[in-house]
Amino acid sequence: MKKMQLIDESFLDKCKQRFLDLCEKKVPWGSLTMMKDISLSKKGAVGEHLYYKVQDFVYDSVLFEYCRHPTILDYIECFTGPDIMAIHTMLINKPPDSGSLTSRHPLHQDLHYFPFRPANRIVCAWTAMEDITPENGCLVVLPGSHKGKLLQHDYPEWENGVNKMYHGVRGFDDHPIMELSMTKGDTVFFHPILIHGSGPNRTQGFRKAISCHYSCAEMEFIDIQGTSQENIAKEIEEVTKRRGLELNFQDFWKFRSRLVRGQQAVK
Ligand SMILES: O=C(O)CCC(=O)C(=O)O
Repeated sequence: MKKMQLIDESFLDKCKQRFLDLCEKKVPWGSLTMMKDISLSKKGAVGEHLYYKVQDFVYDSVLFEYCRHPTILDYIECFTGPDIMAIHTMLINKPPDSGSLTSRHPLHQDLHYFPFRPANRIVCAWTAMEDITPENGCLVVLPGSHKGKLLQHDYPEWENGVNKMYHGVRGFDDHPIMELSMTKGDTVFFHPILIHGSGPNRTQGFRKAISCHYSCAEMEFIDIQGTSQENIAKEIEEVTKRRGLELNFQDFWKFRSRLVRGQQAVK
């Protein structure tokens, strides 16, 4: 499903300015996570040319307004029901690719990252913050793949390396894909089993999008031991530990979620 110009351009410009202020450290990062592109980092890039993502903005006064946007939530509610948690928040900046193709995002299913269910009551909203085309790295999706199962994900074997946490599925290189060209403000909503990714940014400009994954507030956390999700759980637990937090995979997600509509589930 794609909704044309769902989000007002002036709001997206405010989000962009917030991202630029974060890149330039004009505002404190607090609990936000700023992620660097590996090849641009090696080339000494700084600011907007270096950071490809800010995550975990449920306590950022500017960016969190995206998660609470009433029009977005009206659509989200169709999937989650009335009690809604914002779970995973990202503003994804794709700086011009350095030639190493690390600005690609491998094909993956978002459920790989989530230790909660049911999958049918998790949904992503992803909004183009500028015009997005195949040239600057639009989303690509495998139509119908949301009806499949959660697959094994691993780091792709890319010649010039791959950004942190960019796990991907294998064996879909010859599968028909759909490129989602979008204009500023357009929003797509998609299922966490949908196989998707994005291409490199071959232009000299940036490609920004803002997204939030939502879940019904009464989601159930699951034990992922013995499943294909063990690798991502281990990696996330190691990264959190390096930051001085002793959180398991499930608590990591509880920690970064926030109620956006309705009532918090009491368990
Ligand atoms: O914005 C992109 O390029 C892809 C984002 C994405 O698929 C994700 O972070 O799960």
